[in-house]
Formats: sequence, C-alpha cells, structure tokens
Amino acid sequence: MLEIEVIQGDITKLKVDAIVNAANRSLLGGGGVDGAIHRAAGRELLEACRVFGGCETGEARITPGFKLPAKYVIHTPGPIFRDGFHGEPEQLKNCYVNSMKLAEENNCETVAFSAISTGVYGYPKKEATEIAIWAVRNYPVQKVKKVIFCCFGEDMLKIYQDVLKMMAP
Ligand code: AR6
Repeated sequence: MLEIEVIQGDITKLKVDAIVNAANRSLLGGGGVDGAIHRAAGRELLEACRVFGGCETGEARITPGFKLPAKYVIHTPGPIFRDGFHGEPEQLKNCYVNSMKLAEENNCETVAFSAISTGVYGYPKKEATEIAIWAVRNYPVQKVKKVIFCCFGEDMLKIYQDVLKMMAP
C-alpha cells in the first residue's frame, strides 16, 4: 500500500530517494523550483541534464542529485496551461506517471513531487492537484513505498489537503 503525505516546505531540503523537478523542455534550468534545485545541486546537475538534449512535455529524465540530500532528481516538463483543451490534463498526468516509472526503475522507495505546472506554467491549482493525486494513487507501485507532495506555500498545502480528503478511498 502506497503512503501519501502532504507537506509544506522546500523540496531541495528533502532527504528522499528522488525529488521531481518541474522542468522545461530544455532541461537546462530556469526559475521557480527548477532554479532552486539547480542552485542547490550545483553545476554538475546542469552538465548531467545537457546530455539528454531536451525532453518532451510529459516525459521524464533522471539524474543524480549531486549536492542535494536527495539521491536522484527526476526532471519532467509540465504543460503550459492554455485553456485545458489542448491536451494539458493528459500531459500533466503523463508527468506523474512517467516520473513514477523512473522512480520504480531506479529502486526508489521515497519520492517527493513538486506541484508541476502550477507556477509559471499557470495550471489551475485545484485541477492540477486532482490529476497529481489521481495519477500517483493509480500507479501500480512495486518499489515506491511513499510519495510526498511538497507544497511551497500555505495555499497549495490547503488545496492538497482538501483534494486528498475529497478523494479519500
Ligand atoms: N520547493 C517546492 N516547491 C517549490 C519551490 C521549492 N523550492 N519553489 C517553487 N515551488 P514553477 P512550473 C513551487 O513555476 O509552473 C521554471 O522556470 C511553486 O510554488 O517552479 O511547472 C522551469 O524552468 C509551484 O507551486 O514550475 C520552467 O520554465 C510549483 O513549485 C517553468 O518554470 C511549480 O512552479 C515551469 O513552470
């Protein structure tokens, strides 16, 4: 049975097997959580990401965590939200599914997700949260024992708590 935990905090501080970065398709860093992760991991992370030559929206790539307390970073570019009718829900779901797949393949037991696409990329927070929780809950886990949804602000924490309650099995 997969344990799901919601916390408020900075994902770069978490000592877990993998943290999931809300990246962009270049995988070469940016602002928001991506910038924070690259700053905390050090320059080696950028070099490791360069090798991939980018990544499509909804796909995912894995690197070591370098100077981070986390062992791995899973990088996934979320969709830029337009109106929800341009494949955004499916793409966002794919971010979570493909990240879980990489976590499984790399024997991760603990995985922390940032709230992909809910910052600069403008995905409505409640809708994004429903997709995140649904996708993770329905993933056929074998190795992953615990998923942490790491919320940066209090508003996001509240949304996750409410959606979790609403979606309680
Ligand atoms: N720990 C946890 N969550 C954080 C942190 C942190 N240190 N910092 C921000 N967040 P965003 P996106 C939250 O904008 O919308 C970047 O430039 C934040 O409050 O980081 O997927 C990339 O390079 C929000 O809830 O990612 C892309 O170009 C969530 O992380 C673009 O932004 C995601 O916000 C991706 O946009």
